[in-house]
Amino acid sequence: MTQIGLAGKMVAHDLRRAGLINILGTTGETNVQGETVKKLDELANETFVRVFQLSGLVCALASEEIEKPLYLPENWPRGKYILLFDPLDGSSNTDVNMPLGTIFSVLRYRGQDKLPSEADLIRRGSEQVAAGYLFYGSSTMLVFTVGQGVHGFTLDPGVGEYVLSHERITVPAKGKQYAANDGNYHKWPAGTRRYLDWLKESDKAGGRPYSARYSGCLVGDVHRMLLGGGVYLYPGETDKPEGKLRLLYEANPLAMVVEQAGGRASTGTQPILEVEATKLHQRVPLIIGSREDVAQAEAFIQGRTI
Ligand code: AHM
Ligand code: MG
Repeated sequence: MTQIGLAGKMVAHDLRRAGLINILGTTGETNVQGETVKKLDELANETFVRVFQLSGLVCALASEEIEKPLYLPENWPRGKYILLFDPLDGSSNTDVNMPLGTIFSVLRYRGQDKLPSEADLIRRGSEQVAAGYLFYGSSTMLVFTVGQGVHGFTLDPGVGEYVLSHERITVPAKGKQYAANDGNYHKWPAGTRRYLDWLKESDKAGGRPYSARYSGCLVGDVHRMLLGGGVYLYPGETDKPEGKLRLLYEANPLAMVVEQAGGRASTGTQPILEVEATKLHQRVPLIIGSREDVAQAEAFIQGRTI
C-alpha cells in the first residue's frame, strides 16, 4: 500500500500541473481496448510500472493500458503478489480538470520458483487479497481493503503523507442518487430502461425520484455511492451485452471494496466477485452501490419488477 500511495502521489503531482507542462491531450495511439490513449494514461501507467518493477513486491503486473502482462525478469527483485490496475480511470476527464482515479487489484501468486503464467492473473474477484483506488478529486484519497473492512486516507499535501480520515467505511443500505450514462438509454434492454424510468418517478414516501450524479469517472461516482449510498450502473447494451468496464481492472477491485463496506456489486444476474474470468481484458456489466438499490436494479433487469 505504501508503494501504491507513492505512485498515487506522483500521479497526483502530474495531474495538478498537467495544464502547464504539455501533458494534456492524446498520444495519437490506440490501446488494446480500442480507445484513444491520453498522454496522462501513458504517464500514469509508466509511473505504476516504474514504482513496482523495482519494489521487490510483485512478480507480474497487468494494466488496462498494456496488451500483455509484464513479468519481472529473472535477476530482478520479485515478490509473491500480482498487481492488476487501471492507471487512469475516467480519462475523458483529463483535459477538463475533472476528477480521475486509479483502480488496483492485488492477487497472491502461490507458485514458488517459476514465474506466473497469464492464466495465474485471470482469476475470480473473490480471490483478491487486497483492492482499492486512488481518487484524484478536490483532495487525493487512497481507499482500500485487505478483506477486513474499508478505510480511506486523505493525502495531506503539507506533509506529503496519507492520513486516516475515513475509518471503517460503511455503505448506507439504500441511497437516493444514481450514476449512469443515460445517453445510452436507447441502447439498453427493456428491463434496464424500466429501472431508469422507475428511479425518475415520484413516489408517495418521498424515496424517489433519485438524483442523477454522473461524472464520467467511475472511481469518483463509486466513491460518492460508498459514502452517501445509491447506485452506479454501466449496464450491458442490447448489441453489446458485456458492457464497457473491465472485470479485472475495474469491476473486481471496486466490487471487493464496496462489498467489504456492506454494499453489493452485480452484473445484473450474478455477483461480480463470482464471475468466471476467462481473459485479461474481459468486459462486464456493472451495477454497484447500496445493497437494496443493487437488488432493485437486478429485479428490473431480470424482469422480476417489484
Ligand atoms: P477509462 O478507464 O478508459 O477511463 O474508462 C472507464 C470510464 C469510467 O470511469 C466511466 O464511468 C466510464 O468509462 C465513462 O464512459 P462513458 O463515457 O461511456 O459514459
Ligand atoms: Mg477505467
